Amino acid sequence: MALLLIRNNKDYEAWIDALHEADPSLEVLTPETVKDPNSVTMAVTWKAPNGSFEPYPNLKVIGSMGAGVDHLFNDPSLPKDVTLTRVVDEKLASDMEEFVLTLCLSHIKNLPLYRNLQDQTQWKPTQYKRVPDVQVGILGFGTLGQAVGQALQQTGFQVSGWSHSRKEIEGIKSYTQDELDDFLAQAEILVCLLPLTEETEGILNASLFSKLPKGAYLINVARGGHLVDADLIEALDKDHLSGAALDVFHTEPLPEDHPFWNRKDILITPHVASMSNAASVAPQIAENYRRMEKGEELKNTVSQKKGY
Ligand code: NDP
Ligand code: OXD
Repeated sequence: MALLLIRNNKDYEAWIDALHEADPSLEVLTPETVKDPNSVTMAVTWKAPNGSFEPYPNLKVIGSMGAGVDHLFNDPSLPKDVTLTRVVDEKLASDMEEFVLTLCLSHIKNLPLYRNLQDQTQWKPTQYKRVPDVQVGILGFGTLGQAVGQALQQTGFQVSGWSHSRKEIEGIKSYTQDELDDFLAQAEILVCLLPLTEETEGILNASLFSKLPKGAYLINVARGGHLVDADLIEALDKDHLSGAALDVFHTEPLPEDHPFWNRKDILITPHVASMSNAASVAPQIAENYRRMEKGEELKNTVSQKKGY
């Protein structure tokens, strides 16, 4: 019985080493090294090409190497009778906290503006905002959303979160689905940390932007599919939004001719908010492999029905 790794970039070495470190007895294969497809009972993957699971009839578990699982559901041939898992990891969460906190501070202290003014040799002191006066709304208040929310709150920001189910976190106001408009009305910085599903695709659109306070700032660290690109450009051109920081895009790498590249009010980062660290993540994969073999409940499972 074996664990199969499938990565779009075929970069396997760190993952094989980390999995062997976590459990030296684990047989770890890649599509190139599989001899008997029947021996593969679990696959762990990042953006596997569609159809990648078809050769393996005995797959019981398919895991994402990251927190997001939209790449799994993108494959129409994803088996329906397997258990899906994803990554929940402290390092992934703390890296996301640091990234979003940095973006929020950079925005309220006008650093992107000064970078642009420097290009024009301009000295132009501009009023900045103070942390306790700023309300940050987190769209998608799950594992990462809550970690980010608590880090922002500890720094002194006012924080609220929006999710399917209500959360009880001291000092943070939790809104549920039908309270979206109230949640948006006070979000001076809106952070998207939703999973990409049928329900959330295109949620960052003109209608949503119109419900944010004038001058709001958008941070999308979730998925490019959440954003309607043309609606963002329009909201910026109308000065309804003051700017955006985007880490994720419909097509990655962002195509060279995409209009986002030339905008001074958009900060582009190349999907680096938080990256799965093989050494940190391998133990939970090895543990799930053991649990699968013993017929025990797995950790960090994903609902095929909900899509996250
Ligand atoms: P979780 O599944 O833990 O959290 C998702 C949250 O979104 C939950 O609070 C859930 O509500 C809420 N939610 C889902 N659908 C809806 C909906 N239709 N309406 C309202 N709320 C909804 O995911 P994570 O926090 O671990 O990760 C979030 C995403 O971050 C990932 O899916 C991935 O796309 C992205 N990501 C990006 C990275 C980057 O580097 N840019 C790195 C890692 C992740 P409820 O709690 O009630 O179920
Ligand atoms: C993830 C990501 O989902 O890196 O983990 O985007």
